[in-house]
Amino acid sequence: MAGHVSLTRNKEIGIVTIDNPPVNAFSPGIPRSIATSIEQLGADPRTAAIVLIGAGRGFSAGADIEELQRIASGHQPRAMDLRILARRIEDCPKPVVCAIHGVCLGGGLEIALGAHYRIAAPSGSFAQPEVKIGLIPGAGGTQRLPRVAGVARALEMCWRGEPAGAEQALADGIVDRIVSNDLLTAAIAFARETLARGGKPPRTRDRDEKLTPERYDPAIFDAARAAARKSMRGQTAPLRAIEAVEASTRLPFDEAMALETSLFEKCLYSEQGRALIHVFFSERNAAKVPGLAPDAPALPVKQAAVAGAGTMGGGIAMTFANAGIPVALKEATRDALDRGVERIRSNYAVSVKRGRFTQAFADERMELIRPSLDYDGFADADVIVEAVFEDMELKKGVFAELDRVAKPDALLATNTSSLDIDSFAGQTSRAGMVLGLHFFSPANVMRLLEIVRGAATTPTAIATAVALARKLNKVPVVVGNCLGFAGNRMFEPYRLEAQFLVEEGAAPETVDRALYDFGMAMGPLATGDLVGLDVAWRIRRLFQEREPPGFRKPLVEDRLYDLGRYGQKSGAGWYRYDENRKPQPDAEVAALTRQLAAAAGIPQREIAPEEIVERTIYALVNEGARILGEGIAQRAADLDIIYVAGFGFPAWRGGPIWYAGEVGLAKVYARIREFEREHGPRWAPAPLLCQLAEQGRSFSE
Ligand code: 3H9
Repeated sequence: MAGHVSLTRNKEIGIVTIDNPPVNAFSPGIPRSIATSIEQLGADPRTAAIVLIGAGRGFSAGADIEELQRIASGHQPRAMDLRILARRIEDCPKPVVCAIHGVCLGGGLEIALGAHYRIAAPSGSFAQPEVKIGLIPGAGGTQRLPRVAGVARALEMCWRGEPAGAEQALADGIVDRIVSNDLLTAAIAFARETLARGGKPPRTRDRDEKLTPERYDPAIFDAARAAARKSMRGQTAPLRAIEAVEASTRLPFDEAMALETSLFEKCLYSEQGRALIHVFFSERNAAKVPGLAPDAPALPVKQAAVAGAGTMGGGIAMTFANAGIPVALKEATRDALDRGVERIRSNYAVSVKRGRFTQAFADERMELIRPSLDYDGFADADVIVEAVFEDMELKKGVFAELDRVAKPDALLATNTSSLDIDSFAGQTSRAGMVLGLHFFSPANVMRLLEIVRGAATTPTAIATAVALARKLNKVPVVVGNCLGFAGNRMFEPYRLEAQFLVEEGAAPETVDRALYDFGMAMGPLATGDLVGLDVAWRIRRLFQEREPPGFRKPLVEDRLYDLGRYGQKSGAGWYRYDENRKPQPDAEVAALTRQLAAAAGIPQREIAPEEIVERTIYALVNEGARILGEGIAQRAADLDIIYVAGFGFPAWRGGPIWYAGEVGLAKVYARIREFEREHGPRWAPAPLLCQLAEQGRSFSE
């Protein structure tokens, strides 16, 4: 059903209800209907005051982001403006009380700030989250919020985008009262109180008392800019949000609003805005599996078990515990089990120290984890995750055992990062309930969960895994079964190119720097050192077994492996590490590289950051196109989500496939052809890429 706005009455109180499921976004038509209703009630002699309320789950999640996307791409002209709506509400001659439950986000909060009073249910959640989709508040949030919450709080909320609960909103002055009885009844009573008090309804835009210089420290703006440059590196929206809030302290309301509007529009039409909106929708779409009925039965997961208490197994057990799911954790030896439990305990201790969890929360979670040396608790588990050492035979053995101990409809999952799911399914009597749940390290922190579908995996198993992922607060992406699945398979050529660039003359720190500056959380060589060059070596061998002869092979990293330079864990890899694991460029690596390159006849040259980015990122794109062509990924945007949620790719660049579209597929393709001529058959373009580029199409068409 399309959304609508309804107008009802309770005696002298007019009630305007926004009803646009699922989140009462201000889709086309909704703002105009609200404005008309408010105006109608304003002019109606029977009405003395107005309540504005949301139906369903919450008040409003703000502007309709789909509409913003259409406007930004030029497919739709501007619609009824939320800033005009906020002003019309504010100008209403009769008091308007906004009654808020659940989400009150973005434009939702801005409209609420236009009202003369706000009351909230305890469920109220208030935020200006626009920066998370590359925008800033554009309907007065940067001007009205400082007037009600004070400059410092408004600044924080506008540039960070984090939500405040009802209690916090009350303390901040955003709401006038929290009510625990029926919200509408309370709002009507509140409206009557205001009528009894009399007086003109107070307009937020006239309230300047919190803007006076004595009420805030002028240094907060520079401090916020410095913090934003660090925690939201590369992003322009947080800096623009700060600029707009700062304007509230030095410009009259209307002039500051004009500035907010112009900054909002710059964001809306920016590459970053488009990219982050793409990520917002793609993340939600990734959880939708084509061919799976929307109501495909997901089995409930009330108990879990994890086989293997190493770093991954422990992190996975924590993930279950953090979602309130009791989890049995098995190891083969007492020593390994104790070490695993100790690691979990110390991870929780760090979280408590950093203020992420309270001690009580950590204790409760710890209680949910039940360590054992046999399969205690496994028979009751609805899902079992195998997370033992990455060895085919060992894992096969574990699957055969799990099949014996697990209840018949339990989901059996492997956390392998690259091995064949079907080989494990073959060890069981329930191949349909076997799949991959590929968590990324550290499993309790990284948001991505690759769900790997085996040849026999049933829709029920997939639906259960997707529902479970959401319960675990992960971003699920369903992929097919192949070496490395989608994420690691793309990562292999990306890391190889980084190594080749070093062999051609770029220093490791130059390669890493170029990609860090591009926005990656970490450079590819430093990532190798973090994961372990021994692990990278083992994976490389698996890929090399399948390569046709004549493919260029990396030289230096194999030698580093031979020398026992495994990265951070051994104190040296591509870099040398001090006791705080701080990387230092290492002359030994430079000498070794020169020597190996000379012996192999690889000419040395200076390589510009642009080429470093092209060589590595286009390698991701090309392998991504191959994966898409083979049907391993369901849609191009899923690969973007895998890279943003699991590999530290900057969300504001939209993911590798989106980025290729922004550069222009024809240009990327031409460059890949050049690389093929210069560097050989590794760079042969993926058939799908050839096809799209030659037809002038894009991945999303
Ligand atoms: C803004 O307001 C600009 C203004 O300052 C100025 C304008 C001039 N629009 O996340 P979920 C959909 S910018 C359209 O799965 P949850 C979502 O795609 C906006 N659609 O559920 C999904 O659809 P589907 C500022 C929206 O419970 C469905 O709703 N606001 C919007 O985990 C359920 O969403 C924001 O940035 C929207 N605004 O989380 C808020 N919001 O089922 C962004 C949601 O077809 N939204 N949808 O996949 C959120 O943070 C979360 O969605 C929310 C619910 C917390 C609301």
